[in-house]
Amino acid sequence: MDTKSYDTAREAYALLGIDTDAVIDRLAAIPISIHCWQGDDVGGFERPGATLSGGGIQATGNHPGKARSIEELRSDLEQVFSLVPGPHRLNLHASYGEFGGEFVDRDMIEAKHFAGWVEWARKLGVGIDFNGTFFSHPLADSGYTLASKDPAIRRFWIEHAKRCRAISAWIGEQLGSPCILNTWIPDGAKDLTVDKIGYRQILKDSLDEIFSTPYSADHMRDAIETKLFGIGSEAFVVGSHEFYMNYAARNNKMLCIDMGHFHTEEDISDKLSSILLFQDEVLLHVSRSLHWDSDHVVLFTDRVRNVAEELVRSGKLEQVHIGLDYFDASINRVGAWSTGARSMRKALLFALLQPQQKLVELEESGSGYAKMGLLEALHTMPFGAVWNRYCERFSAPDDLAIIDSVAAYEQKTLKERA
Ligand code: RNT
Ligand code: ZN
Repeated sequence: MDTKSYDTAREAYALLGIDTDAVIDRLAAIPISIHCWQGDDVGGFERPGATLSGGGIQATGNHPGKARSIEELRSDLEQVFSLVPGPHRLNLHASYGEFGGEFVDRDMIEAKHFAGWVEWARKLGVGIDFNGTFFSHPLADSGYTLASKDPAIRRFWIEHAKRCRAISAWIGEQLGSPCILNTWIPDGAKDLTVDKIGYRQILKDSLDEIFSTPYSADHMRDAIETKLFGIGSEAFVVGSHEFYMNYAARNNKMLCIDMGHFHTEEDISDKLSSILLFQDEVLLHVSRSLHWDSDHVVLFTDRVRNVAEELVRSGKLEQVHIGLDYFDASINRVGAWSTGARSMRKALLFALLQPQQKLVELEESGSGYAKMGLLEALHTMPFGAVWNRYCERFSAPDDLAIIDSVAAYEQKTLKERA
């Protein structure tokens, strides 16, 4: 342990009135929900060799080592949990149930199919969040699910959504921690759409029916994910930001804000203070989009830092559910998974190590340059030493050591899957 670097950093931050030990303690209590789907390219385990199809989302790349079974996925997840410093949750998709070799369609899933995950999570002391799977299915091929004008298709997906809520409530009760259920549907159209309001009316009606069953907020909470466009739904997405923002406000639901679901120049961080002023909670899908909603691995970028800073500055950090949403199949998946989660944590640490009160004072007194100068100075503070100390606290490797840890796991475990 390099105590000297940390001591120097602690003193440097103390001069700004920041207690690095207290910041480390605060970050150490914030869970991040780690998505199951980076490990197998969003394939799921409904059928052997299942792959992602439709839905306008894509996992690209062919790096060896993809998890081929729930056992392999759990082994990889345990590896990720050990490489990421912090309390974890698991974010599970409905298509990752344990169906015991039988095909169980989405409108037939039950809590028992997720009992193995609950046992595993209990053993590791992690909570579980959940997602309905409204893609990679023949009844999603028309491009519409909950907003479908075909009553049979719509009924099928309503049943799926209802079962996901019941399963989530059961999971939350089992683990003693509310399960956040995110509903994202791909519904939309490639080109000119005439009856937009008709589809949106149907989606509204479907959601009303789905949400008509009450569940305790101690067991489960609903989030609804907005989106701008997808591949194949360039012209129209039923569940747009305005649609869900209004629905959430009226019906007391949580919004899910995915960083890849807006115009590329839109500043996602700027939305949070508006949402959190009117809503108690929000779910984030932290992601990195390059030119489109490409779901690249999250890195310690300006955008991610801006989001983290807004969570801290709004005073609502503890009310926000932080989830991850990226999937890169072109590099070592365990490394991709871990670095993405670590980058979000790093951004939170960076945001917490700021003299918030001082910055507000400078702003209020019209000292614009001093505020800018101080913010700029934070970039060359000895931040790395505090990050390393934080990693040590969880016995996680630092940013250089993780490269070897990932390589060793690849050598030992992933290579054999070729
Ligand atoms: C798709 C949404 C959604 C999915 C996951 C797999 O654009 O972001 O959250 O990525 O459900
Ligand atoms: Zn998402």
